Amino acid sequence: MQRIDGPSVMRIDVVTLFPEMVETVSRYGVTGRAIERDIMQLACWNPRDYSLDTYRAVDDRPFGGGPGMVMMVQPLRDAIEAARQAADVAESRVIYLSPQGRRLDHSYIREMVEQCGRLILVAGRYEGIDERLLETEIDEELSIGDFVLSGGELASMVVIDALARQLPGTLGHEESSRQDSFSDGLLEYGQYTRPREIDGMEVPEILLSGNHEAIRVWREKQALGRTWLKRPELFAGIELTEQQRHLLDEFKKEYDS
Ligand code: 21W
Repeated sequence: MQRIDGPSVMRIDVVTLFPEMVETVSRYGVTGRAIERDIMQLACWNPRDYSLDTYRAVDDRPFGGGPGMVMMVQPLRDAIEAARQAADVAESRVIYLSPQGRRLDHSYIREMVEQCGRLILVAGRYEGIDERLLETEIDEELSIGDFVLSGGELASMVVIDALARQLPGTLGHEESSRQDSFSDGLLEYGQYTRPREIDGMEVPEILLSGNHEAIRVWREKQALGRTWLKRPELFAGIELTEQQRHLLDEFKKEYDS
């Protein structure tokens, strides 16, 4: 399939001490389907396989003392180099998953999908990697939020999942990722399914009307209203249309009354 907004297949190499953990994404849901359909290719590289140490060590004590261990240069550098050489494309963006990185958001994911058919994700363990690797091997650092994880694997899986749903052909319905929350910078409208009434709580009448245009407008208004209530700071990053401003004003009036 030819894509207008990026390469036709995305290849992701993950450098990790726990490849089995990362590879589980290929067994489930949207990521599983993307890999099965060869829309996304995933390969893992274990630094331990590249360690030249007698005991296959990949970590060592930090110079200057202090708690924990640091990932050594040699095994990690060789694993990253093996990953680089594994794909026929010369250009690959090497991203180190780190609490000190730029914060992941939807625009970051879109950017990766649009300009990069090839990605190497480096997941750290212990207290992190030797600082000299950052200078020589890493193009950028990426954080998934301001909280502390025990390693980069879950973060790499978050990135892989978010990327997979942006690749055309991955989702059952081509439209559905465009309708995702954040694709227009807003939260989503509320959803309802059967039964029509439960414990006295009714489904909003308009959703039963069959009037598709009225439903679309109502949902847009709900999306705007919920964003205003729950994540008002999101409005700083988007520009509302005339109609959206009108709908949000209506929502606020109805909310106040
Ligand atoms: C957590 C590694 C804390 C290193 C002295 C100097 C990847 C992550 C991670 C981890 C430290 C992401 C130290 C959000 C995250 C990750 C493991 C601190 C110790 N001592 N996004 N440095 N949060 N975390 N280093 O934790 O690998 S993306």
